[in-house]
Amino acid sequence: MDSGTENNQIEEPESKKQKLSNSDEKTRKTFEGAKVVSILNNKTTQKCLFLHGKFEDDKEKDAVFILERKPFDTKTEALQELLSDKTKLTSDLKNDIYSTFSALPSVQNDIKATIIYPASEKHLRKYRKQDIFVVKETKEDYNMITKPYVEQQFVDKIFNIQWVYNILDHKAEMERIIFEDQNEETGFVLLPDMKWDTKDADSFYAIALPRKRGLKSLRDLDESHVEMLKNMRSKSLAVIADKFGIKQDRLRMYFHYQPSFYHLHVHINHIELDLPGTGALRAHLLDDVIENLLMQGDYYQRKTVSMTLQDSDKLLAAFRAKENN
Ligand code: M7G
Repeated sequence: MDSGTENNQIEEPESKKQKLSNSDEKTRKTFEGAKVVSILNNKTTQKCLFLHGKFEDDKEKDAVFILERKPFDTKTEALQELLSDKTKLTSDLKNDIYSTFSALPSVQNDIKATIIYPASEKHLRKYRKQDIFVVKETKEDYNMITKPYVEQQFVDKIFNIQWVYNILDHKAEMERIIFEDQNEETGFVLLPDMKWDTKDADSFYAIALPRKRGLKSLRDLDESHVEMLKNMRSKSLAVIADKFGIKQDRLRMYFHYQPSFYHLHVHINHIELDLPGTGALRAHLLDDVIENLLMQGDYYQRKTVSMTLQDSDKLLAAFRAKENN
């Protein structure tokens, strides 16, 4: 996911469903019963299509389907099979030494599919193409606008991070855990991000979730969390080098601000991945965060943070309402 648009807080499906862990859901074998309602976004450069859909058996509920072309399998045998008589070519253009084709390979044409079901209006909004705006959040803005907004969304059960607690409590994705440190203060769980199919180390994408609860975002971090952050950094790097052969100078480790989910988490992904959400207006490098906290313990309680918010984001409306007062 999020190849998607940025900065929308996500409401999980309604309460009954929320109690289920991922593993309680029957795993689908096909898209049987799925119907396309509309295209939410078509990111042609990222080869990623976001669809609003339904399933025939319950037309009341919405679904989001994310279909994404996978990177090529670059193992020599796979490449050789691609460049073989098994791949059917239809000529598009021929000019001197140049020819282009539409090529239909026998292999390598599977796509990554993500289903969010039932999807809430917030999910549909998150993936629908829309304009984004730059907002400069001062410490006063954070305390008077963002913090109360985020807290109210939790009270109203609009934000839901049950999926995070399912992971921390071993109720979901347990078999996917790459590494776990059980310490309640400095410990964390490292596991593949939902966006990574775990097949190809060049597309490595994991998240590190602190065991400590109540840390919503970067804004909650102070010098007392440096030990936890350093622990997450050093142990994640060691285990990723060991299990996946990826060294630290090939990895990017960062927080999002604003995040979509308000349980602090570090994104860790391969530096060659061209990802949305790694730009100056959203990504805050873990190394920089640690260094800033060491220089000034209350750095993130004081700093003005620039960020982007989507047109339909209620937080943006709250900022605009303040501007107009
Ligand atoms: P974020 O910065 O809060 O939001 O990151 P973003 O989705 O806008 O980037 C949350 C990260 O958690 C994303 O990279 C998601 O792909 C990932 N993620 C979200 N969910 C619901 C799950 C999940 O259920 N399991 C796993 N493993 N990753 C998830």
